Amino acid sequence: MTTTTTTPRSVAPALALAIAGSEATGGAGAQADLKTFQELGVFGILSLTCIVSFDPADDWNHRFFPVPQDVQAAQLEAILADYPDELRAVKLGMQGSPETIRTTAEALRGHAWDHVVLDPVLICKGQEPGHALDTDQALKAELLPLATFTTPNHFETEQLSGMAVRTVEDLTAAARRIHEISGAAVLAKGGMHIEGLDAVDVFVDADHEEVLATPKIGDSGVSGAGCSLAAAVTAELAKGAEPVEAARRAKAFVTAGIAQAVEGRTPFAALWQGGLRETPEAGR
Ligand code: PXL
Repeated sequence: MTTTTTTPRSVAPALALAIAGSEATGGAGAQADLKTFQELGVFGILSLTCIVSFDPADDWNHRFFPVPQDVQAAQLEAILADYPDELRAVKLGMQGSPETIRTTAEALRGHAWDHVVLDPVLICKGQEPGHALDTDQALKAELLPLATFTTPNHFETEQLSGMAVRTVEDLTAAARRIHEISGAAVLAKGGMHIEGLDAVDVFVDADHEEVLATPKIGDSGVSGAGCSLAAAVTAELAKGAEPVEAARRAKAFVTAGIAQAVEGRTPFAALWQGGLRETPEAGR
């Protein structure tokens, strides 16, 4: 008689879901989310909302392909049935349309979450504001009330707070306003838009208010910074960090990734999620 012994499984990693769009060149979107989750030791899961592929023949403008609503709903159905209890943290990235926002919100309401991190993506870097207003309305009505943490950039902070933001004081006041409206922890990102030598973000929740400042790197934004920041917050929350600590670690993760961004031909270099690794990667 033969006996076989198997090695028992070790402790499982924390899980995190991204509900986000693909950005084909790998800089932003779902690709950034999954790379960030993996880098921070979290098992990443994805429900795809849309596909963005830049057009090299048209100044790298966005070509946007929505995922049909039944396909989005089917992905969420599979994911939530697979991990009804284990999955407690979700990051909401680009939804792309009011319809997708409604499908996402409906699925979220049918599941118990500890952490719903909303990156309120309205427009991407280099895009003109303007055609995002219906998405803006749906996001405020359907997703912001479900969020426990939100990471608006400069433009989104102005949209969500209804306030103009030029200084760190403005950014703080706007972050407070968004916290009051939503009840969520807010990490408002000044990015390259606030004058001065530092890239300043402001964290506000019921317990803490903190300005997170690091020296600006380069003189233009990097693609994937916002997506990676929100994904890193989600990963740290999934692992048990307090919100302010998740914000600090996410900022450090993104700062290191910006310092080692990958240059291609698009107008913005792409954040490298391996920036905090101790050993430089071969081949660079
Ligand atoms: O960086 C915002 C963003 C998020 N998600 C997708 C994107 C972009 C910007 O290009 O394409 C899919």
